[in-house]
Amino acid sequence: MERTYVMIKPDGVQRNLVGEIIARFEQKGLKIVALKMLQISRELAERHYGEHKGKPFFEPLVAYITSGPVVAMVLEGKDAVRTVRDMMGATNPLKAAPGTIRGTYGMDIGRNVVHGSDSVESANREIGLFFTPEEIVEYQRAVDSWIYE
Ligand code: IDP
Ligand code: MG
Repeated sequence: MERTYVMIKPDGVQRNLVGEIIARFEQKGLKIVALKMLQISRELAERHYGEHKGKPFFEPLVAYITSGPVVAMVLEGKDAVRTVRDMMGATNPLKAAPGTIRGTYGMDIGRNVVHGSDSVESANREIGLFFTPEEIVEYQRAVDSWIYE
């Protein structure tokens, strides 16, 4: 099973979308193996978004992601990285397909509600930035045999 790092961004928290977004992932069949709320520091924001340093949107992006609490989680499942990216939709919510999270809840690329790792390598890096190994819980769900063949 694959793991991915998912984060409800400050706008998602402020707009009371935490439950709605987590429910989508749960209902899909993804397993929550870590979950917490935190306020991101500037240092953590710069590390998380290191690949975008120097781009014109970097400073606004850091300001956005540190502007209020976020809800961070690790989701586990078959092809979890791609599955979450597909459920989120395109980076720009106006281009995101209707029915995706960004397509349903967003209007602006700088307020796109949710983050999901873009590769297994990114997922491992991001999970390590936000969670200690002890915060990730391994457990069985009775429903798993009804979700996976
Ligand atoms: P992703 O979140 O879909 O992986 P990235 O290209 O990795 O998209 O960009 C990271 C985040 O930076 C985006 O989710 C969005 O919040 C913000 N961002 C990306 N491009 C722009 C832009 O052109 N203007 C403003 N914000 C942007
Ligand atoms: Mg990205």
